Amino acid sequence: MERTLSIIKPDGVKKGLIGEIIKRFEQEGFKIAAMKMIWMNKKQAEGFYAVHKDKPFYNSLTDFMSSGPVVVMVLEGDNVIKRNREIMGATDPKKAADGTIRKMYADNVEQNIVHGSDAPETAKFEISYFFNSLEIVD
Ligand code: DAT
Ligand code: MG
Repeated sequence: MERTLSIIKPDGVKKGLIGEIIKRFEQEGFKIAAMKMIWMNKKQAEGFYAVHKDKPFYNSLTDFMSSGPVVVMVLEGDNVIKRNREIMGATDPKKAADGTIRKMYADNVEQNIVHGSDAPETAKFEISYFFNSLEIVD
């Protein structure tokens, strides 16, 4: 059983998509092992996306991620890291496959509705960034 970190980003929350996205995860058979709504400040968003600190979009990305509330979740299931990435679709919604969350709902490559961990090591770091072990249902 694998775990991944999912975030419904500020644009997803503002567009009223929390329910739609959670429903999609449940339909896919993912177990929600932890969930909360938070509003990150700039420093917290920078810490989360530290891996991208040298990218040209780092400043505007972290402005965006701290622009409103987000829903953070730990999803659990077989191969959930890869399966969640498939449901999300490509980073750029213009390149995302039909039926993916980003294709259906995202405005552009930066404001793309959802985050999902991309590998077991990043999932571990990202889950521990938001949740302690007592907050994750076993
Ligand atoms: P993903 O979220 O698909 O894992 P990533 O890790 O490469 O994509 O980038 C993290 C976020 O940074 C992404 O969700 C949106 C933003 N981003 C990525 N590439 C970008 C670009 N070329 N211009 C603006 N924002 C970008
Ligand atoms: Mg990524």
